[in-house]
Formats: sequence, structure tokens, C-alpha cells
Amino acid sequence: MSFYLGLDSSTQSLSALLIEVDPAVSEAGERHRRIVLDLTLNFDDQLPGYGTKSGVFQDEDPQVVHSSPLMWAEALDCLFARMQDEGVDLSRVVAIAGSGQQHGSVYLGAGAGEAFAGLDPERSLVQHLQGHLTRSSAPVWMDSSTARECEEITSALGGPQSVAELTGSRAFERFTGPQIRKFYQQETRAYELTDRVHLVSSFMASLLAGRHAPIDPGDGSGMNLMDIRERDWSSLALEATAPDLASKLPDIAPSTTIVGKVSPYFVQRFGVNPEASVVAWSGDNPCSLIGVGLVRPGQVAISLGTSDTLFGFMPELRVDPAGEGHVFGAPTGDYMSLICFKNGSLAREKVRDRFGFDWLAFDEALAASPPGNNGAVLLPWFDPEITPTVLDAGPRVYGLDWKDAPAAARAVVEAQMASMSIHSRWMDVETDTIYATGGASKNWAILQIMADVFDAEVLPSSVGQTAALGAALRAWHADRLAAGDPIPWSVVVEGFSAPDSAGRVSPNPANKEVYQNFLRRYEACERHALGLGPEPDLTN
Ligand code: ADP
Ligand code: XUL
Repeated sequence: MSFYLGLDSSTQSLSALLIEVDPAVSEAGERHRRIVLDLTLNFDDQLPGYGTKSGVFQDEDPQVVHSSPLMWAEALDCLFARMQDEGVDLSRVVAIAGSGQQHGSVYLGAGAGEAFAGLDPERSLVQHLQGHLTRSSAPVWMDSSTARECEEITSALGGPQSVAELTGSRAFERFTGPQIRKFYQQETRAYELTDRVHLVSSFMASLLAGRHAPIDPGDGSGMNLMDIRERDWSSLALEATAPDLASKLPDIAPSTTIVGKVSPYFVQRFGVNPEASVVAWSGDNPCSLIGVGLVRPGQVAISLGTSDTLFGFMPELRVDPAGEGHVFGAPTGDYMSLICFKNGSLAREKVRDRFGFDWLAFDEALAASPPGNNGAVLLPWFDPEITPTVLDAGPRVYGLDWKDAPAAARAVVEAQMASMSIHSRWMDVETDTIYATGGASKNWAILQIMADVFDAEVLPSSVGQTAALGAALRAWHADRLAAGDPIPWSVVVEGFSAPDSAGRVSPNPANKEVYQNFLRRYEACERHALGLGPEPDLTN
């Protein structure tokens, strides 16, 4: 039996998911497989010294959102220590892959490569990183402070459509290229001293492998720097972003790349198998694509994590003509379409906390308000929103009484589902079944509204941590590929990623018309709030 480890360095936590698979297939054509361990370390609770809230630093400017690379490194030490404490036999791990929150960037000086190579098990990862960060904090995907840089890059590359055709997305504030440009323009000396710009994914892989790791096309496509067709850096995009950038970026390598053996640091400190391979890390959404088993066209998933995302497998590249969605590289070598909303779980929490509720009370409030919310609409832009672009934060309300807890709870969830439905039309995929994942996908009342608004069956994932599961499955797939014994993706995902059919949520036919009207109303309110349409008529 072989162990494969998947790690997920997400916005609020670092998770580990360990799977066991039998290398041999039985005579009946079956392969034994199981999840051995599923562990999560929450940054705010377990590493309070960094002072994060929901995994990020609070800045007086709501558009600036950073986090701490040192915290992520310390979390890695803590998580391995916890696996050891739990009695996990890490000497059986054959390969490790990972998933990182997308777009976030880590800036390292010239000595970092040597520091990675010489990790001493007597000292912590944080101690090794001291003095090697040329930027003490890392801008993350929630940052929307680079509108000017986006405009500059867009105009240098010939307009939004050209940027999207080249990189898979028009220039987005949170994408790494615009973030790098801002750093270059505002802290030029520190930029010059930067030898390597990593993504969260490639930074974590570098710590594990004890050398600079490559960026995979899944996460590379979240930078506005990679030619989406060539799966390599675009010299045009690099030039439009910052000088000498080519020399500061890791290579782009396929998601199946074996970066090397795990650093002796993890062997000596935590008893990891010295022969364990480190596989290139990818972004959390590309990993979730595998974790929910979307390796064929025609299926979509919704992740209700810190961000809400809707994504699907995409065999042929097709960018969003409206410029709202993204095309990323899929770990299978194909593409994936994705649309991202910043006001996801934290917006739901804001409404919940406004009334001092826990999730149970929040669900009771949902049950106490009618589908369609008597015409009330909330545009849930508590924080600056990604889709549609709203940099000037603040919720907008149409006919909603904020003191009415049931109406407010329903308003935030109905709004999120409506927005996802409206802004994902360009993907043009059948949504008769939706695979649901992420922290809030265990909430049945929220899934019922999802099913009703999309008029689709909703299948929650049976594994909570689908990004970490996707990483573990990628580790298995890459290991077998490197051994000359490739396993088809459909076989890799089967079994593990099977949705929880007992948890299936079906749309209520009685609500179909209500939500058709609601979608129209929501779209009218959104257009009005964005200055694109007249005052909406809330009576129909
Ligand atoms: P990420 O991986 O992006 O850090 P997760 O997928 O772990 O985030 O989701 C974390 C979020 O899940 C929390 O912010 C919380 O709001 C949400 N969550 C957890 N339990 C529930 C629940 N029962 N109902 C709704 N939301 C929940
Ligand atoms: C995707 C995005 C978020 C982050 C954090 O484009 O910005 O989903 O990956 O999960």
C-alpha cells in the first residue's frame, strides 16, 4: 500500500489529506483506496502571533489585502508535526503534491535558493527564511489595489480582449502581473533586489523540495503573464509588466512535473520517506477540479470557500467575450473555465454575525423567509467585488429591511447564487447537475437555494477538502506517470471523488418561476447599481 499526500495552503488554513492506494488492481478489477487522514490547521486560531483575520491582514485601505509567507512556512512545520503526533507513518509517503490559494506572490532575494538547499532540521523554516524576503508580506487574491497597473498593462498589450486572448483573462487586479508591476513601481529598489517571484503554490513546493520549484500552467494562468496556448511565459506580457521579469520568475512546467525528492529537512525532522517525490503544486481551483472529479466536459462545480467560484472542465480554449471569466490550465493538460466572487463565505459570515447567529440559527432564518424574498434584493459587495468589478465596497439594497434577519440571511445567499448563474452564462455548459464543495457546501439550506436558483441537482462532495484531495490524486497520477505506469485520469478520480449521493439536493419545482423572476430582478438591480440601467421595478 502506498501513501500519497495532498496539502492545501488556502486563504484561512493549511490542510493535509493523505490517501492510501493499492498499487495492484485485484482480479475483480478493483483497487483498494481510502482516505487515511484529513487535518486542517487554521491560521487565525493556531498561529495567532501573525495577527491575521480570516487568514489575511486588515489594512486601512479595503483594497489592500496581504498575508504572511512566514506564517505559511510556519504552518507547514506545524502541520507535519501534527501528522507525526497523530501517529501517521510518514515513511510510507511516496509522493506529495499541493494546492495553493491562487494569484498570491512571494518575493525572495538571491540567497533564498541556497537557504532552501541547506535547510537544517535543527532550525525552523521561519528561521531559514529570515533575511530572504524582499517584501515582508504577500499580496493575495483578495487584493484589488492595482486598477492603475491593470490599465497600463492592458493598454500596452492592445486592449482587454488581446490580454484575454493571450493570457486567458483580461487584466484583473488580483492577478500576479499587475501586483508585480505595483511592487516594481512603488518599491523599485526592493523589486531590483528580488531574485525570484513565487506564487503561494511554487513557494510552498520550494520549501518541501529544498529548491526553487516551477509554476504549473494551472496557477501560471492566474498571473496575466503566461501565454495560455503555449503554457509558457509571454515575453510581451512580461515586458508590459516590469523590467527584467523573465529572470525573476521560475520556469513553467507541466503539473505532473516531479520537482525532486523531498528535502532531507522533512526526513530528519518528521520522518518523511527520503525517497518521497515532490510534485509541482497547482492552484486551489485547478486542484479542486480534480478533487471533484471533473475530468470530462459538460459538468460544473461550485466551491463555497472563502471565495465562491464556479468552474468547469473545458476541452477547447474559449475566453469570455465579456471579460468577466477566466480560462486556466487544467492539471490534465486541458483547460478549465472559472468565475470568481470575493464576497463568498465572509459575506455570509457578515450577515450571520450581524444578528449574532451561528450557522444553525442562520439556517433557521433562511427557513423563515420565502423563496424570492418578497422582492427584496441585496447586492452583497461587503468587500470590493471581483465579479462584476466593484472597487468601491459596500452592500447595495433594493427593498430589503436590514433589521429583518430572515430576509437578510436569504438575501445574501439568493444574491450569490443569482450572480453566479448570471455571470457564468458565457461558459455555455449544461448545469443540470452541480458538484458542490468548499466549507459552506455542508450547509444543506444554502445548497437548496443553489439547486432552486440554478434549477439543477446539487451533489455535495463527500470529501470536505477537495483541493487537498485533488493534490493527493495529482501526486498519485504524477508518480505513476514518472514510473512509466500511467493511470488514466478517469481512473485516478473514480471512487475518491464520488459525490455524496445521499446528500443530493433537488430543485423544488414550485420555486422555478419565482427564481426565473428573481434572476431578472437581480440583473436589473445589478445593472442599476453599476450605472448601466434604470431604476429597477421591484413589483414584478
Ligand atoms: P478556504 O479553503 O478558501 O480557506 P474553506 O473552503 O475551508 O475556505 O471554507 C471556509 C468557510 O466555510 C468559512 O469561512 C465558513 O464561513 C464556511 N463554513 C463552514 N461551515 C459552514 C456552515 N455550516 N455553513 C455555511 N458556511 C460554513
Ligand atoms: C480564483 C481566486 C480564488 C483563490 C482563493 O481566481 O481568486 O478562488 O484561488 O481560493
